[in-house]
Amino acid sequence: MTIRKILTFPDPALRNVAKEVTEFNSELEKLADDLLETMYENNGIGLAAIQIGVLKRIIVADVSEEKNEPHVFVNPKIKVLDEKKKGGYDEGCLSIPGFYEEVVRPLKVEINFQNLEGENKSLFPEGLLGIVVQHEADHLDGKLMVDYISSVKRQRIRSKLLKMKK
Ligand code: GNR
Ligand code: NI
Repeated sequence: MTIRKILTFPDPALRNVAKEVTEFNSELEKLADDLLETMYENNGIGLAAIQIGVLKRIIVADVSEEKNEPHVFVNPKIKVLDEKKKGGYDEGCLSIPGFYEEVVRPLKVEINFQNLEGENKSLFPEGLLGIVVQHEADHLDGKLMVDYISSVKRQRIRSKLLKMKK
């Protein structure tokens, strides 16, 4: 397993749209392992492959206290089951360090996905996991949580993070 470097906003690579996974092989398993290890190392509760510069539709998450419930979702598709509400959770993003904001999202969703064997699965994630899978699915389409806030705020975060990189 390898800890990978996480790209940070406003890196243009985070704006790509990731490609459907079609091959379920040991390379994909290795990628899932790296994603989980990189997520745990950075105290994250979710991570999308695009954040480590890999343009594949695969995300991981673990919202458990003990950090012993890893989820891997390949080719995830989110189906919205109710209207948008504030989830009551401040969202953070490992690609936007130091910034937290409550994002208005649907609370009830269904996620259809494939596992590492390529089998079709579905899940009705509750609470924080429902928020995280939506956050991660956004990443796969080049969308970031700063896109939900005002452009003035977004610019401020952008210049702050650019200064930090220097
Ligand atoms: O670690 C993370 N915490 C988090 C908290 C609330 C809502 C979403 C998240 S995801 C984030 C990790 C990350 O950036 N995933 O893309
Ligand atoms: Ni994120």
